[in-house]
Amino acid sequence: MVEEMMPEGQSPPEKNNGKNLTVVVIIVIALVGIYLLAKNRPAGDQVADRKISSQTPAGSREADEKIFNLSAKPFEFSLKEIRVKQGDLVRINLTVEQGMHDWAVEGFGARTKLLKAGESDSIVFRADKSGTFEYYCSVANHRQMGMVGKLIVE
Ligand SMILES: [Cu+2]
Repeated sequence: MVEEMMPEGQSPPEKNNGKNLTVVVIIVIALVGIYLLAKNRPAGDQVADRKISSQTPAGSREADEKIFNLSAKPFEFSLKEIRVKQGDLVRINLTVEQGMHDWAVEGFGARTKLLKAGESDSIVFRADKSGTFEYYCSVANHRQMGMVGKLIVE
């Protein structure tokens, strides 16, 4: 009697473990799938993305945020000109490819951290006055070396 009971008592947990493992595997596969889908989402201009996603309530701050992705290397920024509308919230995502750089703009007191190769920083400021303002790298003589660009606020 006892010997017969033992195997029956043991087998259900084993079957359960098998089922649990299957469930876990399915969940993992599903998660990986979701991750890959999200990753493969058309990379590209996030500026356009933001505009399209203005399903966000009108007047919300996100709706008028203009995003610019810049990379820096000796002695230039990947963007020479940034054009926005007066009142826009401007987001600067700076990544340094080579050397040590930052990004600063005259007139708005906006400046990223000083970054080394491989590092990035993101800052936001409101372009609350119109005009043309120079942005530049404030490291050593980089600005004089031509590490500059134009912020045009219309
Ligand atoms: Cu620099």
